[in-house]
Amino acid sequence: MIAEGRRILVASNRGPVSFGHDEAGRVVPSRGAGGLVTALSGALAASGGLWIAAAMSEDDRTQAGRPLDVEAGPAGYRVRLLAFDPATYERFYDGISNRVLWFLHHRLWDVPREPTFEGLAGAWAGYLAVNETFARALEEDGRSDARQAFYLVQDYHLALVPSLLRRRIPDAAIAHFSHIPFAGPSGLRILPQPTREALLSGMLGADVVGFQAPAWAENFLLCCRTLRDARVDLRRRIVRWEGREVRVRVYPISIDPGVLREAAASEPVASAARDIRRWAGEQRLLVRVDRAELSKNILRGFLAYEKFLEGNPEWLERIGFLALLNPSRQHLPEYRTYTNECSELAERINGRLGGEGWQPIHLSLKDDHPRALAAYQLYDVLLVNPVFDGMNLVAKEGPVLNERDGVLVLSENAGAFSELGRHALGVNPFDVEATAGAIATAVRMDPSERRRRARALRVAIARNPIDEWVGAQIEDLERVRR
Ligand code: GDG
Repeated sequence: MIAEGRRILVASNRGPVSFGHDEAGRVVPSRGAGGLVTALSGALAASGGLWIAAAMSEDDRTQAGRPLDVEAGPAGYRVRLLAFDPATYERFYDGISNRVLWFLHHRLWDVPREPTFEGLAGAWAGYLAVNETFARALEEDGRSDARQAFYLVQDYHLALVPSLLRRRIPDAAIAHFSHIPFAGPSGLRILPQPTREALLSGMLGADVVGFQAPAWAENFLLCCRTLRDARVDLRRRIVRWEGREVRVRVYPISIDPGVLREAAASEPVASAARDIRRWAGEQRLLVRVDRAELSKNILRGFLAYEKFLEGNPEWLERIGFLALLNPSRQHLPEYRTYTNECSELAERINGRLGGEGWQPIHLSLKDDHPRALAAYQLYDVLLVNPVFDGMNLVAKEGPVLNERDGVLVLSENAGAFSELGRHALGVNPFDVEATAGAIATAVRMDPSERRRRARALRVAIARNPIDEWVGAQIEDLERVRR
Protein backbone atom coordinates (compact mmCIF):
# COMPACT_ATOMS: atom_id res chain seq x y z
CA MET A 1 0.00 0.00 0.00
CA ILE A 2 1.40 3.36 -1.02
CA ALA A 3 1.97 6.06 1.63
CA GLU A 4 -0.28 4.61 4.33
CA GLY A 5 -1.99 7.38 6.21
CA ARG A 6 -0.12 10.05 4.27
CA ARG A 7 -1.64 12.52 1.89
CA ILE A 8 0.16 12.99 -1.40
CA LEU A 9 0.38 16.48 -2.84
CA VAL A 10 1.72 16.75 -6.38
CA ALA A 11 2.87 19.96 -8.05
CA SER A 12 3.59 20.20 -11.76
CA ASN A 13 3.35 22.85 -14.43
CA ARG A 14 0.95 20.86 -16.65
CA GLY A 15 -1.90 19.24 -14.77
CA PRO A 16 -3.93 16.09 -15.33
CA VAL A 17 -6.93 18.05 -16.65
CA SER A 18 -7.14 20.94 -19.06
CA PHE A 19 -10.12 22.86 -20.37
CA GLY A 20 -11.42 23.80 -23.79
CA HIS A 21 -14.84 24.78 -25.01
CA ASP A 22 -17.47 22.98 -27.06
CA GLU A 23 -19.41 24.31 -30.06
CA ALA A 24 -21.95 25.97 -27.75
CA GLY A 25 -19.11 27.83 -26.05
CA ARG A 26 -19.37 25.82 -22.82
CA VAL A 27 -16.13 25.15 -20.97
CA VAL A 28 -15.42 21.41 -21.02
CA PRO A 29 -12.68 19.42 -19.30
CA SER A 30 -10.39 16.93 -20.96
CA ARG A 31 -8.31 14.42 -19.04
CA GLY A 32 -4.61 14.28 -19.84
CA ALA A 33 -3.54 10.81 -20.92
CA GLY A 34 0.20 11.33 -20.59
CA GLY A 35 2.56 8.99 -18.75
CA LEU A 36 2.76 11.18 -15.67
CA VAL A 37 -1.02 11.12 -15.17
CA THR A 38 -1.01 7.31 -15.40
CA ALA A 39 1.96 7.09 -13.06
CA LEU A 40 0.49 9.33 -10.35
CA SER A 41 -3.29 8.83 -10.47
CA GLY A 42 -3.37 5.58 -8.51
CA ALA A 43 -1.27 6.89 -5.63
CA LEU A 44 -3.17 10.18 -5.52
CA ALA A 45 -6.55 8.47 -5.45
CA ALA A 46 -5.42 5.99 -2.77
CA SER A 47 -4.31 8.81 -0.49
CA GLY A 48 -7.16 11.25 -1.17
CA GLY A 49 -4.51 13.56 -2.55
CA LEU A 50 -4.32 16.81 -4.42
CA TRP A 51 -2.59 17.85 -7.67
CA ILE A 52 -1.65 21.51 -8.07
CA ALA A 53 -0.88 22.74 -11.59
CA ALA A 54 -0.78 25.94 -13.64
CA ALA A 55 -3.77 27.17 -15.60
CA MET A 56 -2.16 27.12 -19.05
CA SER A 57 -4.96 28.50 -21.26
CA GLU A 58 -7.78 31.06 -21.04
CA ASP A 59 -10.28 28.23 -20.53
CA ASP A 60 -8.13 26.79 -17.75
CA ARG A 61 -8.11 30.19 -16.08
CA THR A 62 -11.91 30.15 -15.78
CA GLN A 63 -11.55 27.07 -13.57
CA ALA A 64 -8.60 28.27 -11.49
CA GLY A 65 -8.68 28.50 -7.71
CA ARG A 66 -11.53 26.16 -6.88
CA PRO A 67 -10.91 22.46 -6.25
CA LEU A 68 -11.82 20.19 -9.18
CA ASP A 69 -12.63 16.52 -8.73
CA VAL A 70 -10.92 13.96 -10.95
CA GLU A 71 -12.08 10.35 -11.03
CA ALA A 72 -9.42 7.64 -10.98
CA GLY A 73 -10.80 4.13 -10.66
CA PRO A 74 -13.21 3.70 -7.76
CA ALA A 75 -11.76 6.68 -5.90
CA GLY A 76 -10.58 10.05 -7.11
CA TYR A 77 -8.47 13.03 -6.20
CA ARG A 78 -8.65 16.79 -6.38
CA VAL A 79 -6.93 19.21 -8.72
CA ARG A 80 -6.32 22.89 -8.16
CA LEU A 81 -5.23 25.12 -11.04
CA LEU A 82 -3.25 28.26 -10.29
CA ALA A 83 -3.82 31.31 -12.50
CA PHE A 84 -0.91 33.68 -13.13
CA ASP A 85 -0.62 37.09 -14.64
CA PRO A 86 0.18 36.23 -18.31
CA ALA A 87 3.41 38.26 -18.48
CA THR A 88 4.79 36.59 -15.35
CA TYR A 89 3.78 33.16 -16.61
CA GLU A 90 5.45 33.83 -19.97
CA ARG A 91 8.73 34.70 -18.20
CA PHE A 92 8.48 31.52 -16.16
CA TYR A 93 7.41 29.19 -18.96
CA ASP A 94 9.18 30.36 -22.09
CA GLY A 95 11.70 32.79 -20.59
CA ILE A 96 13.31 30.30 -18.21
CA SER A 97 11.76 26.82 -18.42
CA ASN A 98 11.62 26.31 -22.19
CA ARG A 99 14.39 28.57 -23.41
CA VAL A 100 16.99 28.32 -20.67
CA LEU A 101 16.58 25.15 -18.62
CA TRP A 102 15.35 22.85 -21.43
CA PHE A 103 18.13 24.10 -23.72
CA LEU A 104 20.74 23.81 -20.99
CA HIS A 105 19.97 20.27 -19.87
CA HIS A 106 19.58 18.94 -23.45
CA ARG A 107 22.61 20.93 -24.71
CA LEU A 108 20.64 22.56 -27.49
CA TRP A 109 22.50 25.85 -27.73
CA ASP A 110 24.73 26.61 -30.68
CA VAL A 111 27.31 27.85 -28.16
CA PRO A 112 29.44 30.05 -30.43
CA ARG A 113 26.31 32.20 -30.78
CA GLU A 114 23.98 31.44 -27.92
CA PRO A 115 22.94 32.06 -25.19
CA THR A 116 23.46 35.77 -24.54
CA PHE A 117 21.09 35.93 -21.57
CA GLU A 118 19.56 39.28 -22.46
CA GLY A 119 16.63 39.86 -20.13
CA LEU A 120 17.64 36.96 -17.89
CA ALA A 121 17.06 38.88 -14.64
CA GLY A 122 13.48 39.77 -15.59
CA ALA A 123 12.72 36.24 -16.74
CA TRP A 124 14.23 34.81 -13.57
CA ALA A 125 12.02 37.09 -11.45
CA GLY A 126 8.99 35.54 -13.23
CA TYR A 127 10.33 32.03 -12.66
CA LEU A 128 10.83 32.76 -8.96
CA ALA A 129 7.36 34.32 -8.62
CA VAL A 130 5.61 31.28 -10.14
CA ASN A 131 7.70 28.88 -8.02
CA GLU A 132 6.76 30.96 -4.93
CA THR A 133 3.06 30.72 -5.77
CA PHE A 134 3.30 26.94 -6.13
CA ALA A 135 5.13 26.68 -2.78
CA ARG A 136 2.47 28.83 -1.11
CA ALA A 137 -0.35 26.77 -2.59
CA LEU A 138 1.29 23.52 -1.44
CA GLU A 139 1.68 24.95 2.04
CA GLU A 140 -1.94 26.10 2.19
CA ASP A 141 -3.32 22.81 1.02
CA GLY A 142 -1.07 20.65 3.14
CA ARG A 143 -1.22 22.87 6.23
CA SER A 144 -3.92 20.97 8.14
CA ASP A 145 -1.72 17.90 8.13
CA ALA A 146 1.68 19.23 7.11
CA ARG A 147 3.54 16.54 9.03
CA GLN A 148 1.49 13.84 7.35
CA ALA A 149 1.85 15.05 3.78
CA PHE A 150 4.28 13.91 1.09
CA TYR A 151 5.07 16.60 -1.46
CA LEU A 152 6.01 15.34 -4.92
CA VAL A 153 7.36 18.24 -6.97
CA GLN A 154 7.73 17.65 -10.71
CA ASP A 155 10.40 18.76 -13.11
CA TYR A 156 12.63 21.64 -14.11
CA HIS A 157 9.77 24.14 -14.16
CA LEU A 158 9.54 23.89 -10.38
CA ALA A 159 13.19 23.53 -9.37
CA LEU A 160 12.92 26.24 -6.70
CA VAL A 161 9.76 24.89 -5.04
CA PRO A 162 11.57 22.44 -2.70
CA SER A 163 13.63 25.14 -0.95
CA LEU A 164 10.75 27.66 -0.97
CA LEU A 165 8.44 25.07 0.60
CA ARG A 166 11.10 23.98 3.10
CA ARG A 167 11.35 27.60 4.29
CA ARG A 168 7.60 27.54 4.98
CA ILE A 169 7.44 24.05 6.49
CA PRO A 170 10.92 23.12 7.78
CA ASP A 171 10.13 19.45 8.45
CA ALA A 172 8.06 18.76 5.30
CA ALA A 173 8.72 15.51 3.39
CA ILE A 174 9.62 16.68 -0.12
CA ALA A 175 10.72 14.83 -3.27
CA HIS A 176 11.71 16.57 -6.49
CA PHE A 177 11.82 14.61 -9.74
CA SER A 178 13.43 15.73 -13.03
CA HIS A 179 11.81 14.18 -16.09
CA ILE A 180 14.63 15.50 -18.28
CA PRO A 181 18.44 15.03 -18.21
CA PHE A 182 20.65 17.08 -15.92
CA ALA A 183 23.64 18.91 -17.37
CA GLY A 184 27.04 18.23 -15.82
CA PRO A 185 29.18 20.89 -14.10
CA SER A 186 30.72 22.27 -17.32
CA GLY A 187 27.28 22.54 -18.94
CA LEU A 188 25.79 24.17 -15.87
CA ARG A 189 28.62 26.70 -15.87
CA ILE A 190 26.97 28.31 -18.88
CA LEU A 191 24.49 29.79 -16.40
CA PRO A 192 25.59 32.87 -14.46
CA GLN A 193 26.78 31.84 -11.01
CA PRO A 194 23.83 33.20 -8.97
CA THR A 195 21.34 31.46 -11.27
CA ARG A 196 23.05 28.08 -11.16
CA GLU A 197 23.46 28.25 -7.40
CA ALA A 198 19.80 29.20 -6.98
CA LEU A 199 18.84 26.23 -9.13
CA LEU A 200 20.95 23.71 -7.20
CA SER A 201 20.01 25.04 -3.77
CA GLY A 202 16.36 25.12 -4.85
CA MET A 203 16.41 21.41 -5.64
CA LEU A 204 18.42 20.65 -2.49
CA GLY A 205 15.43 21.86 -0.46
CA ALA A 206 14.01 18.36 -1.11
CA ASP A 207 14.77 15.27 0.98
CA VAL A 208 14.96 13.17 -2.15
CA VAL A 209 16.10 14.44 -5.55
CA GLY A 210 15.11 11.97 -8.27
CA PHE A 211 16.24 11.41 -11.86
CA GLN A 212 15.35 9.04 -14.68
CA ALA A 213 18.83 7.55 -15.16
CA PRO A 214 22.14 7.13 -13.29
CA ALA A 215 23.98 9.55 -15.60
CA TRP A 216 21.66 12.44 -14.71
CA ALA A 217 21.94 11.71 -10.97
CA GLU A 218 25.73 11.67 -11.24
CA ASN A 219 25.74 14.96 -13.12
CA PHE A 220 23.63 16.53 -10.40
CA LEU A 221 25.96 15.26 -7.66
CA LEU A 222 29.00 16.58 -9.53
CA CYS A 223 27.28 19.97 -9.90
CA CYS A 224 26.55 20.03 -6.15
CA ARG A 225 30.31 19.68 -5.52
CA THR A 226 30.69 23.18 -6.96
CA LEU A 227 28.59 24.59 -4.09
CA ARG A 228 30.92 25.80 -1.37
CA ASP A 229 28.79 24.65 1.56
CA ALA A 230 27.69 21.28 0.19
CA ARG A 231 29.36 18.00 1.19
CA VAL A 232 28.87 15.40 -1.50
CA ASP A 233 29.21 11.65 -0.98
CA LEU A 234 29.34 10.36 -4.55
CA ARG A 235 29.31 6.70 -3.60
CA ARG A 236 26.26 6.86 -1.33
CA ARG A 237 24.66 9.55 -3.49
CA ILE A 238 24.06 11.88 -0.56
CA VAL A 239 24.51 15.64 -0.34
CA ARG A 240 24.85 17.22 3.10
CA TRP A 241 23.27 20.63 2.83
CA GLU A 242 22.03 23.09 5.46
CA GLY A 243 22.16 20.48 8.22
CA ARG A 244 20.17 17.87 6.27
CA GLU A 245 21.02 14.82 4.19
CA VAL A 246 19.61 14.97 0.68
CA ARG A 247 19.36 11.63 -1.11
CA VAL A 248 19.93 11.64 -4.86
CA ARG A 249 18.14 8.67 -6.41
CA VAL A 250 17.22 7.09 -9.74
CA TYR A 251 13.53 6.30 -10.45
CA PRO A 252 13.16 5.32 -14.11
CA ILE A 253 9.60 6.19 -15.15
CA SER A 254 7.65 3.43 -16.83
CA ILE A 255 4.49 2.87 -18.85
CA ASP A 256 1.35 0.83 -18.22
CA PRO A 257 1.27 -1.89 -20.91
CA GLY A 258 -2.38 -2.71 -20.09
CA VAL A 259 -3.56 0.87 -20.59
CA LEU A 260 -1.48 1.12 -23.77
CA ARG A 261 -2.86 -2.12 -25.25
CA GLU A 262 -6.39 -1.00 -24.47
CA ALA A 263 -5.81 2.31 -26.27
CA ALA A 264 -4.29 0.43 -29.22
CA ALA A 265 -7.37 -1.80 -29.54
CA SER A 266 -9.56 1.13 -30.62
CA GLU A 267 -11.11 1.68 -34.05
CA PRO A 268 -9.12 4.88 -34.82
CA VAL A 269 -5.90 2.87 -34.31
CA ALA A 270 -7.16 0.03 -36.54
CA SER A 271 -8.07 2.53 -39.22
CA ALA A 272 -4.66 4.24 -38.99
CA ALA A 273 -3.00 0.81 -39.23
CA ARG A 274 -4.91 0.06 -42.45
CA ASP A 275 -3.75 3.39 -43.80
CA ILE A 276 -0.09 2.70 -42.97
CA ARG A 277 -0.26 -0.79 -44.49
CA ARG A 278 -1.72 0.67 -47.67
CA TRP A 279 1.11 3.22 -47.85
CA ALA A 280 3.86 0.73 -47.06
CA GLY A 281 2.69 -2.14 -49.27
CA GLU A 282 5.45 -4.74 -49.40
CA GLN A 283 8.08 -2.38 -48.03
CA ARG A 284 9.79 -2.74 -44.67
CA LEU A 285 8.90 0.04 -42.28
CA LEU A 286 11.29 2.34 -40.45
CA VAL A 287 9.36 4.47 -37.94
CA ARG A 288 9.99 7.42 -35.66
CA VAL A 289 7.45 8.97 -33.29
CA ASP A 290 8.36 12.23 -31.60
CA ARG A 291 7.34 15.69 -30.68
CA ALA A 292 8.80 17.97 -33.37
CA GLU A 293 11.45 18.84 -30.83
CA LEU A 294 15.09 19.90 -31.18
CA SER A 295 16.35 17.33 -28.67
CA LYS A 296 14.83 14.42 -30.61
CA ASN A 297 17.49 14.71 -33.35
CA ILE A 298 15.16 14.36 -36.29
CA LEU A 299 17.54 15.88 -38.86
CA ARG A 300 20.37 13.42 -38.15
CA GLY A 301 17.80 10.62 -38.28
CA PHE A 302 16.86 11.59 -41.85
CA LEU A 303 20.52 12.00 -42.83
CA ALA A 304 21.30 8.54 -41.45
CA TYR A 305 18.49 6.98 -43.48
CA GLU A 306 19.74 8.79 -46.59
CA LYS A 307 23.25 7.48 -45.97
CA PHE A 308 21.91 3.97 -45.41
CA LEU A 309 20.05 4.07 -48.77
CA GLU A 310 23.11 5.45 -50.56
CA GLY A 311 25.34 2.71 -49.15
CA ASN A 312 22.75 -0.03 -49.66
CA PRO A 313 20.95 0.82 -52.92
CA GLU A 314 19.36 -2.64 -53.01
CA TRP A 315 17.03 -1.27 -50.29
CA LEU A 316 15.70 1.56 -52.49
CA GLU A 317 11.93 1.08 -52.81
CA ARG A 318 12.12 -1.77 -50.28
CA ILE A 319 12.03 0.28 -47.06
CA GLY A 320 9.99 3.38 -46.23
CA PHE A 321 10.56 5.84 -43.39
CA LEU A 322 7.39 6.92 -41.60
CA ALA A 323 8.18 9.97 -39.43
CA LEU A 324 5.27 10.94 -37.17
CA LEU A 325 5.99 14.31 -35.61
CA ASN A 326 3.62 15.94 -33.16
CA PRO A 327 4.05 19.76 -33.48
CA SER A 328 5.43 21.28 -30.30
CA ARG A 329 6.22 24.78 -28.95
CA GLN A 330 5.52 26.29 -32.37
CA HIS A 331 5.26 29.76 -30.82
CA LEU A 332 9.04 29.68 -30.30
CA PRO A 333 11.09 30.69 -33.37
CA GLU A 334 13.71 27.98 -32.71
CA TYR A 335 10.99 25.32 -32.98
CA ARG A 336 9.37 26.76 -36.10
CA THR A 337 12.76 26.95 -37.81
CA TYR A 338 13.65 23.40 -36.78
CA THR A 339 10.31 21.98 -37.90
CA ASN A 340 10.73 23.70 -41.29
CA GLU A 341 14.25 22.30 -41.59
CA CYS A 342 12.88 18.80 -40.96
CA SER A 343 10.29 19.20 -43.75
CA GLU A 344 12.86 20.66 -46.15
CA LEU A 345 15.36 17.88 -45.51
CA ALA A 346 12.70 15.20 -46.00
CA GLU A 347 11.72 16.89 -49.28
CA ARG A 348 15.33 17.09 -50.44
CA ILE A 349 15.90 13.39 -49.72
CA ASN A 350 12.62 12.46 -51.41
CA GLY A 351 13.62 14.55 -54.44
CA ARG A 352 17.04 12.99 -54.62
CA LEU A 353 16.36 9.32 -53.93
CA GLY A 354 12.66 8.98 -54.64
CA GLY A 355 11.09 8.58 -58.01
CA GLU A 356 7.87 7.94 -59.76
CA GLY A 357 5.53 6.23 -57.30
CA TRP A 358 8.07 5.94 -54.48
CA GLN A 359 8.89 8.45 -51.76
CA PRO A 360 11.47 7.28 -49.22
CA ILE A 361 10.18 9.50 -46.35
CA HIS A 362 6.59 10.08 -45.37
CA LEU A 363 6.53 12.95 -42.88
CA SER A 364 3.36 13.61 -40.94
CA LEU A 365 3.29 16.79 -38.86
CA LYS A 366 0.21 16.59 -36.70
CA ASP A 367 -1.12 15.58 -33.32
CA ASP A 368 -2.30 12.05 -34.10
CA HIS A 369 -1.86 9.63 -31.21
CA PRO A 370 -3.87 6.76 -32.83
CA ARG A 371 -1.50 6.84 -35.82
CA ALA A 372 1.51 6.69 -33.48
CA LEU A 373 0.08 3.60 -31.77
CA ALA A 374 -0.62 1.96 -35.14
CA ALA A 375 2.95 2.70 -36.28
CA TYR A 376 4.25 1.05 -33.10
CA GLN A 377 2.41 -2.14 -34.06
CA LEU A 378 3.85 -2.19 -37.57
CA TYR A 379 7.47 -1.06 -37.49
CA ASP A 380 10.36 -3.29 -38.54
CA VAL A 381 12.81 -0.74 -37.15
CA LEU A 382 12.03 1.97 -34.58
CA LEU A 383 14.50 4.86 -34.59
CA VAL A 384 14.81 6.66 -31.24
CA ASN A 385 17.94 8.79 -31.51
CA PRO A 386 17.57 11.86 -29.24
CA VAL A 387 20.71 13.93 -28.61
CA PHE A 388 19.79 13.74 -24.92
CA ASP A 389 16.51 12.60 -23.38
CA GLY A 390 15.44 12.17 -19.74
CA MET A 391 13.85 8.78 -20.42
CA ASN A 392 11.97 8.59 -23.78
CA LEU A 393 8.69 6.71 -23.48
CA VAL A 394 8.49 5.97 -27.20
CA ALA A 395 11.36 3.49 -26.68
CA LYS A 396 9.15 1.65 -24.15
CA GLU A 397 5.76 1.96 -25.83
CA GLY A 398 6.95 0.74 -29.24
CA PRO A 399 8.29 -2.67 -28.15
CA VAL A 400 5.14 -3.33 -26.06
CA LEU A 401 2.79 -2.90 -29.04
CA ASN A 402 4.99 -4.09 -31.89
CA GLU A 403 3.75 -7.18 -33.78
CA ARG A 404 6.73 -7.77 -36.10
CA ASP A 405 9.67 -8.44 -33.77
CA GLY A 406 10.84 -4.95 -34.74
CA VAL A 407 14.35 -3.78 -33.86
CA LEU A 408 14.88 -0.76 -31.60
CA VAL A 409 17.71 1.59 -32.61
CA LEU A 410 18.31 3.60 -29.44
CA SER A 411 20.44 6.60 -28.58
CA GLU A 412 23.01 5.98 -25.86
CA ASN A 413 21.97 9.35 -24.44
CA ALA A 414 18.33 8.47 -23.81
CA GLY A 415 17.56 7.61 -20.17
CA ALA A 416 15.86 4.46 -21.50
CA PHE A 417 19.24 3.20 -22.68
CA SER A 418 20.25 2.14 -19.17
CA GLU A 419 17.24 -0.20 -18.98
CA LEU A 420 16.88 -1.27 -22.62
CA GLY A 421 20.25 -0.68 -24.26
CA ARG A 422 21.38 -4.32 -24.07
CA HIS A 423 18.49 -5.46 -26.24
CA ALA A 424 18.51 -2.52 -28.65
CA LEU A 425 21.08 -1.42 -31.22
CA GLY A 426 22.79 1.45 -29.41
CA VAL A 427 23.93 4.52 -31.33
CA ASN A 428 25.87 7.65 -30.63
CA PRO A 429 23.18 10.11 -31.76
CA PHE A 430 25.71 12.55 -33.24
CA ASP A 431 27.29 9.90 -35.44
CA VAL A 432 25.22 9.82 -38.62
CA GLU A 433 27.32 7.11 -40.23
CA ALA A 434 27.01 4.86 -37.17
CA THR A 435 23.25 5.44 -37.14
CA ALA A 436 23.08 4.48 -40.83
CA GLY A 437 25.09 1.36 -39.92
CA ALA A 438 22.62 0.50 -37.15
CA ILE A 439 19.70 0.77 -39.61
CA ALA A 440 21.58 -1.59 -41.95
CA THR A 441 22.23 -4.07 -39.13
CA ALA A 442 18.58 -3.88 -38.07
CA VAL A 443 17.14 -4.63 -41.52
CA ARG A 444 19.54 -7.53 -42.04
CA MET A 445 19.09 -9.09 -38.61
CA ASP A 446 17.95 -12.70 -38.79
CA PRO A 447 14.45 -13.50 -37.52
CA SER A 448 15.55 -15.50 -34.47
CA GLU A 449 17.78 -12.68 -33.26
CA ARG A 450 14.98 -10.17 -33.83
CA ARG A 451 12.56 -12.34 -31.86
CA ARG A 452 15.03 -12.78 -29.00
CA ARG A 453 15.66 -9.03 -28.73
CA ALA A 454 11.98 -8.07 -29.04
CA ARG A 455 11.08 -10.50 -26.28
CA ALA A 456 13.92 -9.27 -24.06
CA LEU A 457 12.75 -5.67 -24.52
CA ARG A 458 9.22 -6.60 -23.41
CA VAL A 459 10.56 -8.46 -20.38
CA ALA A 460 12.80 -5.53 -19.39
CA ILE A 461 9.85 -3.12 -19.69
CA ALA A 462 7.55 -5.40 -17.67
CA ARG A 463 10.21 -5.72 -14.98
CA ASN A 464 9.66 -2.07 -14.05
CA PRO A 465 5.91 -1.74 -13.36
CA ILE A 466 4.50 1.76 -13.47
CA ASP A 467 3.53 1.91 -9.76
CA GLU A 468 7.16 1.34 -8.89
CA TRP A 469 8.12 4.87 -9.91
CA VAL A 470 5.95 6.67 -7.35
CA GLY A 471 6.14 3.76 -4.86
CA ALA A 472 9.94 3.94 -4.67
CA GLN A 473 9.88 7.70 -4.10
CA ILE A 474 7.34 7.34 -1.29
CA GLU A 475 9.41 4.56 0.30
CA ASP A 476 12.49 6.75 0.24
CA LEU A 477 10.56 9.64 1.78
CA GLU A 478 9.27 7.30 4.51
CA ARG A 479 12.83 6.19 5.18
CA VAL A 480 13.89 9.82 5.58
CA ARG A 481 11.00 10.45 8.01
CA ARG A 482 12.07 7.50 10.15
C1 GDG B 1 9.40 14.20 -21.19
C2 GDG B 1 10.89 13.87 -21.30
C3 GDG B 1 10.36 11.54 -20.51
C4 GDG B 1 3.26 10.44 -29.64
N1 GDG B 1 2.63 10.99 -30.68
C5 GDG B 1 1.63 11.72 -30.17
C6 GDG B 1 1.67 11.60 -28.78
N2 GDG B 1 2.68 10.79 -28.47
C7 GDG B 1 3.06 10.39 -27.10
C8 GDG B 1 3.86 9.12 -27.05
C9 GDG B 1 4.61 9.27 -25.72
C10 GDG B 1 4.77 10.78 -25.57
O1 GDG B 1 3.93 11.38 -26.57
C11 GDG B 1 6.21 11.24 -25.76
O2 GDG B 1 6.94 10.86 -24.66
P1 GDG B 1 8.52 11.02 -24.52
O3 GDG B 1 8.96 10.38 -23.27
O4 GDG B 1 9.17 10.46 -25.72
O5 GDG B 1 8.82 12.56 -24.62
P2 GDG B 1 8.65 14.02 -23.93
O6 GDG B 1 7.37 14.62 -24.35
O7 GDG B 1 9.85 14.75 -24.35
O8 GDG B 1 8.61 13.83 -22.33
C12 GDG B 1 11.06 12.38 -21.58
C13 GDG B 1 8.93 12.00 -20.31
O9 GDG B 1 8.88 13.42 -20.07
C14 GDG B 1 8.25 11.28 -19.14
O10 GDG B 1 8.96 11.43 -17.94
O11 GDG B 1 10.35 10.19 -20.92
O12 GDG B 1 12.44 12.05 -21.60
O13 GDG B 1 11.51 14.64 -22.34
O14 GDG B 1 3.84 8.80 -24.64
O15 GDG B 1 2.98 8.03 -27.10
N3 GDG B 1 0.79 12.23 -27.99
C15 GDG B 1 -0.17 13.00 -28.58
N4 GDG B 1 -0.24 13.15 -29.94
C16 GDG B 1 0.63 12.52 -30.77
O16 GDG B 1 0.56 12.68 -32.01
N5 GDG B 1 -1.07 13.63 -27.81
